[in-house]
Amino acid sequence: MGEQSRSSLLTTVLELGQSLASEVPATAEEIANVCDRADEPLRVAIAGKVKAGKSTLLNALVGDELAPTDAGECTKLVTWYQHGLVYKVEAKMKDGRSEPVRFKHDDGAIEVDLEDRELADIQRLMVEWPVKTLKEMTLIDTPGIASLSTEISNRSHSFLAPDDEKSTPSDAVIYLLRHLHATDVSFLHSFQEDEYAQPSPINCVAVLSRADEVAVGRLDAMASASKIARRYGDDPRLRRLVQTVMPVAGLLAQAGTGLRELEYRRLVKLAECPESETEKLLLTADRFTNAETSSGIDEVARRALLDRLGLFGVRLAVHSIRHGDVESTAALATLMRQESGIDQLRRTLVDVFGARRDTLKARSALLAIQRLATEYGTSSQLEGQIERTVAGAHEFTELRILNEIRSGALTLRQEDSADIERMLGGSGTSIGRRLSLPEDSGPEKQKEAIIDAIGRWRERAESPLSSPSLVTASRVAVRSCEGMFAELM
Ligand SMILES: Nc1nc2c(ncn2[C@@H]2O[C@H](COP(=O)(O)OP(=O)(O)OP(=O)(O)O)[C@@H](O)[C@H]2O)c(=O)[nH]1
Ligand SMILES: [Mg+2]
Repeated sequence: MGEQSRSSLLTTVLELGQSLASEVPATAEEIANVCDRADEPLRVAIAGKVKAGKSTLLNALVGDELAPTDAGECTKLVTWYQHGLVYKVEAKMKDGRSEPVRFKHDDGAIEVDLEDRELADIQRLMVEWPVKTLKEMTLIDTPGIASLSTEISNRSHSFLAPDDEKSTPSDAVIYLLRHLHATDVSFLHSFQEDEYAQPSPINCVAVLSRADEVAVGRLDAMASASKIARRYGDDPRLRRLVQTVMPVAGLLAQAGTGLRELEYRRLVKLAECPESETEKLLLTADRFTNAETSSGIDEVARRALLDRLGLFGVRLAVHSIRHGDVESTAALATLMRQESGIDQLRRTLVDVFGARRDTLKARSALLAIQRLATEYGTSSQLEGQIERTVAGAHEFTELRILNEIRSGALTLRQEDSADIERMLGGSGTSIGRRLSLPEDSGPEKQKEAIIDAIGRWRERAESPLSSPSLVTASRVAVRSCEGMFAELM
């Protein structure tokens, strides 16, 4: 991320770091590290149970098939995918060494050759790939939790809920769940202990994964999945743990991104068959691959379609082609991506966590700077500036209140809490998001809405009828509004 996109708080914090480095040269190297980390893209880890669809979702977010799915030993390792100028794979060994790893990327995912290395000796794999999407965020694939092999799930666990400060590597977590199982919830609990560095409702989203399989792949599968996701999102157990729950069909998104001309032509052939025939053919996956058809598409080709698109994907494609909704490979690819929910997920990650990331990075940078200042000593003037930034940064207060509302430490009525969470930047920190304004609202409209909101929150902050929690939260909301107003002046 470039300097321009840094929040003003992060800029202030890094400037404090620079001042410290020039006052106390012995801190310069560590300050440089702090600054480097602050400029890295958002780090997003993808976690969840075995076969929840983690690697498929990662590929869909990248827009290229990189992570191996199904078989292969690499699904058992934590793997980082980050932007780089060249194609490169490295193994970070547990003993601290980094070793280059041989790999192939022909048709399908990256195939690495670990040679005679033991999985148990590898801490993680680092993949660098020159693809634009990874500039926005580094993605981290983790092995399935609650797997048969406790060793693998321990590896994910120790990655996501690390014991020591140094190994809290992700800024945000996407947690995949297929059903609301008790183990999902206890897993989420276990890694959200630390307020800032680790996953919390502020930086964790849940994905109802393999959403196309809901309703056994019927054409309304995604609509059903949306309903279920909304219901999960309202479940108090989950609300305390994640920001939101979104339905995503990773397989459909991945197929949409790399849809081939040949696949489209085969789907057209299927759509040209009599409707009664395709209806029967598409009843189950078994029938689709084995039953007779007049389309001329053989069993091998049908199985390949099924593997790439899933039954829902094939149904959606045949239906849309037949009804003239799409007339080209590109149009079908777009439709598949739209239906998959991947774009909404990406937007949420960027909107919610992109902005939040700066606050999180600012806080950890500030803590590091504070520690160095205490350790090496500094001028009282700089010390004062650091302290004022720690105490005065409204962004930190917002984050704390959001966390307290989500975790139940502040108890609000549901209608108040949704309103306050949004105002404090819970669904994105732009003025439009905080005030639920249409995207194209100009500054005058925004000012009007802010003045209105200030009045509303002040009233709640001062009303003798408000609960202490509401008073606290409303005061913070008033300050958020004042900050927005100042931004517009
Ligand atoms: N229908 C459908 N199938 C999916 C979807 N996502 C993944 N799958 C299938 O589910 C299986 C597991 O997918 P992976 O992406 O390997 O799942 P994973 O969570 O990475 O699995 P592990 O790393 O082994 O725990 C594969 O056969 C995928 O094709 C989806 O959105 N829809
Ligand atoms: Mg996997």
